[in-house]
Amino acid sequence: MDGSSTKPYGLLDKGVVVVDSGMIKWIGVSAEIPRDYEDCPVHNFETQLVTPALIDCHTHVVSGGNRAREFEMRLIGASYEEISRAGGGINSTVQATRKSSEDELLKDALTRVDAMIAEGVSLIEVKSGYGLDETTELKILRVARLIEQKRQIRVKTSFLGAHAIPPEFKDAADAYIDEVCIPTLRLAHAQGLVDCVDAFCEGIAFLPDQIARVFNVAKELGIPVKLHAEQLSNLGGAKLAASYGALSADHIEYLDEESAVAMATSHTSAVILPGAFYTLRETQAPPIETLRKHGVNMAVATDCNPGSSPISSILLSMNMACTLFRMTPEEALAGTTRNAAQALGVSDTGTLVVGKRADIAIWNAKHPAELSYRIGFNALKKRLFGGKFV
Ligand code: DI6
Ligand code: FE
Repeated sequence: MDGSSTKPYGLLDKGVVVVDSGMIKWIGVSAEIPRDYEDCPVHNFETQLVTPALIDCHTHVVSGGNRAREFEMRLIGASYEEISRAGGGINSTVQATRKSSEDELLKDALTRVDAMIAEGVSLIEVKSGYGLDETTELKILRVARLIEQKRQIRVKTSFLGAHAIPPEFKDAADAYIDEVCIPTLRLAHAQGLVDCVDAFCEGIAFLPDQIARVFNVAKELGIPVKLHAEQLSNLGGAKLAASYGALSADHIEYLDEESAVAMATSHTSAVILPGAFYTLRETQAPPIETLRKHGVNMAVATDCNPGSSPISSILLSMNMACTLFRMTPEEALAGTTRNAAQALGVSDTGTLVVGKRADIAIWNAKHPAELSYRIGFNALKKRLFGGKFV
């Protein structure tokens, strides 16, 4: 697939990618390969599909424990919001994460990261947000950075201090924001641990004016923002995010058209998370047609987390985006490559274009629609990470 081709998927028949020093040096059809490259070592994948390596632009892979018990509770009738209000939900993962050592968190996170890598993922975003105190938020972000040293994958971190109100600040969300969340953000930034600032805008989490206080600090520090918005209700989170020029608004099942226009205007991407919708058995799908109509950049991600989306498969997420939300397989693939890079504010990967990193996936497939079409099948044959087979 060639990022500059105008065909569906940018597909190129009999394509050749020339890779040198970790970068894409040339891309085109074999008949037109320039003389200079004729003697390069050749890997022939015959008729197999070659795409940019995949990108998972919304994950919470660093977390302690698991919530299989809550899965059981939901199956006998408890709702996600009821469990959360009763002290379970995000806060039960917070307790487990606070108790876990850095080594334990890393070991656990790598099991999920390995599943992602196995499906051709070469760049992930990783959020904090299961610490909700200074020590643990910093611990999570350090673990997120360590992932890059332990595996052939790149990581972008998001500080998600405004994810939930911790038990010690029950009914004191404002105090939590001012006394813990914002000072921790400043500290984490000073330690070079923060690439982006995220928050959860919802009745069970934080309100727009509380999030605005966090975003104001992000702006002062020159850090881009993004937001979990309009997942379970519409509190105007996407509009707030757009007003800060956010990289993305994520979930957005309850997004209205005016907010979609605001997102288009501020070039805020929509990150579509079908794993959470599926797990919580939500019924309101994100307004894909409205997003299309206004030209909002759409990405697709796993939202890999122990509560609402215990899924580490980007390929299954693509399938769900198509089957549950009627996205096209072409949109799903763009959503985990080019558009996911844009949602992360990363410009050196996500397309097969000269000058980009050679992060490439080679598939046991002939047509790109196959990646979204199969369920529970990993078609990855090989992966190039920074120009090297891994
Ligand atoms: N929305 C989500 O889907 C996750 N966080 C968020 O703000 C849920 C996290 C969890 O349930 O542990
Ligand atoms: Fe999330």
